[in-house]
Amino acid sequence: MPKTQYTKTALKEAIAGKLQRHFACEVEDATKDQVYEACALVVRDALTEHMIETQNEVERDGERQVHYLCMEFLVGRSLRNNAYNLGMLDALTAALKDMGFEMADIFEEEADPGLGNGGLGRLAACYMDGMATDGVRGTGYSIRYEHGIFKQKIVEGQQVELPDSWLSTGEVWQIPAMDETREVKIGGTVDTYFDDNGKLVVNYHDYTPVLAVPYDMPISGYGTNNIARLRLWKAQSPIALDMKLFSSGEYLKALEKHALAETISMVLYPEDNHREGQSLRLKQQYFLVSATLQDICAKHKAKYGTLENFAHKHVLHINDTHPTLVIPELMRILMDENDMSWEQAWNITSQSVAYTNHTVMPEALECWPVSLVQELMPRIMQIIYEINERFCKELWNYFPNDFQKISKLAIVADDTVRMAHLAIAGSFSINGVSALHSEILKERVFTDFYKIYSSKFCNVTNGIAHRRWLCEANPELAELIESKIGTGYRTHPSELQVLNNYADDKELLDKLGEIKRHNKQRLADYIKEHNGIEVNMDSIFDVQVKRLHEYKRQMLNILHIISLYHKLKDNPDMDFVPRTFIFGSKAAPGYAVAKKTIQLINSISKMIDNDPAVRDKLKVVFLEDYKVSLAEIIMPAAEVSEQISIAGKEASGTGNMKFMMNGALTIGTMDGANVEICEAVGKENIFIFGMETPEAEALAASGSYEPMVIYQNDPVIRRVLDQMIHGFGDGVDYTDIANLLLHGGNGGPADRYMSLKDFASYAEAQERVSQTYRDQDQWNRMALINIANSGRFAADRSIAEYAQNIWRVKTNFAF
Ligand code: 26V
Repeated sequence: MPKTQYTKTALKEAIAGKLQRHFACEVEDATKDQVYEACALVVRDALTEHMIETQNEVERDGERQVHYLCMEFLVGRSLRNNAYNLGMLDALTAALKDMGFEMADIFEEEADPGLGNGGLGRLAACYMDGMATDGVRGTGYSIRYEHGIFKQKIVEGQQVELPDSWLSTGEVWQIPAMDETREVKIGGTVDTYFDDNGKLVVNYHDYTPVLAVPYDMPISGYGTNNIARLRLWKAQSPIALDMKLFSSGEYLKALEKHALAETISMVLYPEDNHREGQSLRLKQQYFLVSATLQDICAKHKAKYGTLENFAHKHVLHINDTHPTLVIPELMRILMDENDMSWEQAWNITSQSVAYTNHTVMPEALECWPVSLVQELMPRIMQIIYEINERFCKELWNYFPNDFQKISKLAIVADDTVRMAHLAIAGSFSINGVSALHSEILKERVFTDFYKIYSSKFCNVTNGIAHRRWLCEANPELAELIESKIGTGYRTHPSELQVLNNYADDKELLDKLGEIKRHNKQRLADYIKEHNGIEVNMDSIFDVQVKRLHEYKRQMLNILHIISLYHKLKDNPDMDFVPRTFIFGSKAAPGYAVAKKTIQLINSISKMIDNDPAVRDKLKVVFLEDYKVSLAEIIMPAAEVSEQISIAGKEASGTGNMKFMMNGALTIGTMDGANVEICEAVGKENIFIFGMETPEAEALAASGSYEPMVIYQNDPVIRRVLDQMIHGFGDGVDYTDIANLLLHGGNGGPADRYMSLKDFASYAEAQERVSQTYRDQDQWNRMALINIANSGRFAADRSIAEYAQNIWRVKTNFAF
C-alpha cells in the first residue's frame, strides 16, 4: 500500500501553496483552471517521488524490464485517476469542497489527451495501468503529438474536423528529461566498405538530424508505489536559427529544415484500420523506434558496459507492426555501433522482440515502398535486405523449390517491405488479442508462418483498466458491489464472481436498476445539453460507440432502426418497448463512406425527432466528439451494448468489456472477445445473432452472395432501402449508400460486410432484447451476471499473462 496518507487539511494546505507560488493568488481569487493546475501539481509531486523510487529500484536490482512501444496511448484524463490510485480522492474532494469547489467541475478543466485513434491506443493505456498495479517494470514509449486525434464537430449533420490542442492542460503531467535527449538521423546516404581487418565500416552522411526530447508521464498503479513511466518523444530541430546562415543566404533553407524536423511530432494520423503510405508517418515510426532504442541501449551500456546481455534484461514489445523497425534498428546499433557479428546481433534481437497483432483487415496490414525506406533510412533498408535474404534461405529449407510460396512469405517483394513478415521473422512471440483472433491468425492470416514457427504463436485476450471503467466511472455501482463483496476485487478482479451468489437477491437487483437509472439520467442531461434532445428515461439506452468502419457495421444498426420506424409508423399505438439508440463515432477524414454514414445517422435522428407519432418511443442520438471522458459517462448509462461486426473481423473489441462491466447486456455476433464474453456469462445472458466466422468467410469466398436477392424477397429490407433512396426529408441523397449495399462500389462487392444477410437474425435478437426488458427483474439479474463475470476482462489479468507467458518477468498479480 502507498506509504503516504493524504488528509484533507494537508491537501488544502498543499493546494493553497501551489496557488500562491505558481499563480500568485489566494484560494478565494483562484479560477477553476488554476485550481485544476494546483491540484495536478500536488498529485504530481507524489507521483514523481514514486517514479524516482521505482527507477532507482529498477537500476538496483537489474531485473528484466518491459519496453512497450506503441504509436498511440489514449490515456484519458489523469487527475481523478491518479487521485484514486493514490487513495486521496475522498480527501481531495473534501478539501476542494471546503475551498468552495466541486471536484467534478475541476476534473472538467482537464483536456482529454487524444494521443490515439481507438482500440489499439486505449488498450496501451489500460496496460500501463495494469503494469503499474501488477508491479511490472514497464515503460511505454510513444510520440508527444502536439495535436492528438481531431475534435469532431457536427455541422448540419456532417463531421467537421478541428485541431486538438491538449497540451495546455496536459503539460503538467509531463516531466521533461532534457539530459536524455537523443539524436535520430533521417535521410542521407551510407557508404560501406571492409577495412584491412575485414570488418565492415559504415559511413553515414548528409542526413538530417532530429532531436528526440523525452517527456515522462508517471502512470500510477492502484495501491502501490510502483510507477509505470510513459516516455513521450518530442521532435526538435538541432539547427539553431543562427544569423550566420542568414548572411550566407542559407537562412530560409535552415528555417525550412528546422520546421520539417519538428513536424514529425506535430500530429497523430487519424486513420484506423487503414494505411496511407505517407512519408511523414514512416518518419514518425522510425523516430519513435530509434530514439527509444538509443535510450535503452545507452542506459544498458552505462550499467553493464556491453550489450551482450541485452536480451536477458529487456523485452521490446511492439504493439502492432507500427514500431517494427525496432528489429533492423537494434541490429544496426549492435553491429555498426557495437561491433557485433550478424549472428550475434540477430540472436539478441530476435530474443528481445515480441509482437502483438491487432487487426486482420488487409487494408491495415502495413507495407512500405522500398524506395521510401531507402530514402528515409538507407542503412535500415540495407539491413532489411539482409534479413530478408537470410529469411528466404530459411524458408527454402521448409519449402524447397517452391518459389511462389517463398515470394509470398518474403519480407521484401514487389518493391515493398511487408512489416508483418519482418515482425514475425524478428520476434520470439506473436500473439492475437482474443481467442478467436489468435486462431484466425494461425489458420488464415499467417498460416504458413504458423506451420514453421508454431511455438511462437500464442493468445492474450485483451483486458481493460477496471478501476477506471468501473470504480471511477461508476462510483455508485462500485459502492454497491463493495457493500456485498468488499474491496478485494479492486486488485483481484476475479473476486467479482462472488456477486453470482446474489443473482436472486431482489433488493440488490432493485438497487442495481436504481443506479442504472441515475447514470441514465446523467447521460440524458448531457444529451439535452449537447443535442437539445429530450430522451425518454423509460426507454432502453442502446449504445454503439466505436470508430466508424464498415466492418463494425453501424449500418446494420441503422437499417434496423429504419425498419422499427416503419413498424411504428404503420401502427403508432402498438405495444412497443421504447428505445433510444445512441451513437458516438469518429470517421477517418478521408473515409467518405464512413462520413456519409454519420450524416445518415443524423438525418434519421432529425426525421424521427420531428415526428410526433414516433418520437416518444424511438429516438436516435449522435453524440459528437466521442472520446475517453465521454465514454466514462456513456458506459455506466448503457443498457444494451452493440457489438455487431461481421464475424471474423473485429480482433477483440474492448468497449464490449467496458459495457459488460457496467451491467449492459450485449447484442453481438460471435466475433472477437464477444465469444469469450458469451462463454463467461452463458448464452442465456447475452443476445447472440448472425453468421459465425466459418460461414461468413465461406460465403465471402464463394462469391455467391447476392444482397439483391434479399432485397427482392424481404419486404422489410426492401422498404428500408427504398426509403434510403427516397431520403429522410432533409434533401440529402443516400442513393450512394443504397447502391453500395445493393450493387457494390469503390472496387468492392455489394454489401461487403453482409449487413443484409445478418439483418433478419439481428432483428430477431433485437426483438428478444425488447421482450426481456419488459421483465425488469430478469433484466437486472442478467446485468448482475454480466458484472459478476467481467473480472477476467480486467487488464491486470492480461498483463499478468503477458508477464508470465511472454515477457517472463515477475508480477504481483495472483490469478
Ligand atoms: C492502423 C493505422 C494505419 C496507419 C495510420 C494510423 C493507424 C492507426 C491504427 C492502425 C491499426 C488499428 C488497429 C486497431 O486499433 N485494432 C483494434 O485493436 C484493439 C485492441 O487490441 C481491438 O480491441 C480491436 O478489435 C481492433 O480493431
